[in-house]
Amino acid sequence: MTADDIRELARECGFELAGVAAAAPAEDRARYRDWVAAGYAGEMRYLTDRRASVREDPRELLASARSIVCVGKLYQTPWPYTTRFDDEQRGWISRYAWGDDYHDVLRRGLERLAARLTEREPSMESRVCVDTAPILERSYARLAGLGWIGKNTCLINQQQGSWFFLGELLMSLEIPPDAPPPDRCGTCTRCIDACPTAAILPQGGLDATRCISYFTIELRGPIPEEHHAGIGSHIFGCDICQDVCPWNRRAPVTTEAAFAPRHFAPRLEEMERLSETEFREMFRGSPVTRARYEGFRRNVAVALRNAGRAPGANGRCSSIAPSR
Ligand code: B12
Ligand code: SF4
Ligand code: SF4
Repeated sequence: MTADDIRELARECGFELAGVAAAAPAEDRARYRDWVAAGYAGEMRYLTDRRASVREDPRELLASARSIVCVGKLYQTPWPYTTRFDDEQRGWISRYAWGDDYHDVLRRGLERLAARLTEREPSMESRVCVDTAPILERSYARLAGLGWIGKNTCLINQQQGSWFFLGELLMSLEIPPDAPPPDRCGTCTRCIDACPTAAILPQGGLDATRCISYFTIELRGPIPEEHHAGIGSHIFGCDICQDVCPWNRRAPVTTEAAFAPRHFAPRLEEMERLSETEFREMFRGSPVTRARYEGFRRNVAVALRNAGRAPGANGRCSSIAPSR
């Protein structure tokens, strides 16, 4: 079996991008160690606890692994970019969270792929990973030829842009690996210039403790005051450094029905009034639940203040306050 055979099977299982990397320690893994040591992971303990060392070698996840099939699934939809959106009464939910949770969608596709491969190689062992497994997804996706790592730290494909999720199938079959493509960022610095909280480091990499995506999704507790203004109307995640990327100008849209938008820029006042039960109902099966109700309310309160209105008592918008 070759990487081309696997690409064909992966396409049949719903993945626009696929490639093969060797199941060995990634050559760029020291970057991860340095990043954690510098404190850029903030309070994301799943990146810094004992799982950090598992990232050193994918065979920690499947001892018999010889190859990693890396897949990409597009989630772009034909709706506006943040850069074209200026209704401050509405909250911005990032593009990846408009439809169903991608973890389930990718997992199902990878399980189909594993079943197809096992039909051909019955003795094969495999393990599916989507996002939450301690594996350097972008490093292996780059090695498998899916794209290069942009200055915004996203994996970018020359034809498909960067609006795609990653997943992996670790497997015991040994397949000759693909090769990484060249870096095509060149002298461009659009993402660095556009980031409202200066989270992209000049030397490369991302200080997650300054990233809106971290504040609005991962951080529990209050968001540091000095970053409130930069958050603007973002209430879940952030897309700015991908919106401005020239490689996303003609990015193709997904054909996956599960990613069709159901929550696009809801009215902030309505979000402020949501009870916990209504929040759970509204965002059932969507990535937004990761922020939890308290986190989501916190985000809405910051966005309301940025829009010039202080959030009122009992979840009601009671006054017009000057912008901070
Ligand atoms: C923690 C995490 C976050 C954190 C930290 C992000 C970060 N840049 O590190 C926060 C909460 C901020 C975040 C935000 C987002 N995330 Co996130 N996140 C992750 C997660 C779980 C781990 C990432 C990690 O290990 N970070 C630590 C740093 C050091 O790792 P890294 O940036 O990947 O760098 C490694 C390699 O890329 C390489 N490398 C880095 N730079 C360079 C440069 C060169 C030249 C070379 C050779 C190598 C290299 O070295 C490092 C390994 O040692 C991954 C899933 C996973 N298991 O990998 C998803 C993941 C990276 N996230 C994803 C997404 C979609 C997002 C958001 C777009 C969501 C949103 N709209 O809000 C934003 C994008 C923000 C951004 N600019 O990165 C996707 C990215 C898909 C893609 N096409 O790249 C992933 C892969 C999830 C998935 N399965 O699809 N995320
Ligand atoms: S996701 Fe937003 S805050 Fe984070 S690095 Fe990109 S532009 Fe900056
Ligand atoms: S905006 Fe420019 S520098 Fe940033 S990732 Fe895209 S091409 Fe690279």
